[in-house]
Amino acid sequence: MILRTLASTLCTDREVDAATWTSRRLLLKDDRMGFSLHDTLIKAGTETPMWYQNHLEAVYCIAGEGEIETLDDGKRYPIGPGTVYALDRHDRHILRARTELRMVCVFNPPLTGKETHNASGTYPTEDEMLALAS
Ligand code: 9YT
Repeated sequence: MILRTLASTLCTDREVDAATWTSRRLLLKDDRMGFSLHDTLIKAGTETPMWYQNHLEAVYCIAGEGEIETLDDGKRYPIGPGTVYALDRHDRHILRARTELRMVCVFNPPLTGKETHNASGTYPTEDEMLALAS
């Protein structure tokens, strides 16, 4: 089995910083679980537009207060501890953090850990990353 602590990911390449969030990657593709698992902090007072066209993501809030807006219909939903959202339709969305949000995120297919958001807030597929690198 795999046993890993949050502390062991800090200040390593499993801790990824972006303008509005920091993601600590507890499980990635090379762990061969079929999904990746992240403990992510969304910075207070920020909004993050995202559109995971190549991945399904479920996000479980364990601390903080904010809201999510789905952009195709303009609906807004409060986010707080105990709320999960699942982007089962690759929904375009904006996540707004009123206070710092702590989120447990699961991605299918799993992230490799090398992805960065493009301008639409999308993570590329592994093939797209290989094409970009060549
Ligand atoms: C909630 C969310 O999607 N935040 C962006 C970062 C992403 N979850 C990640 O890579 O951990």
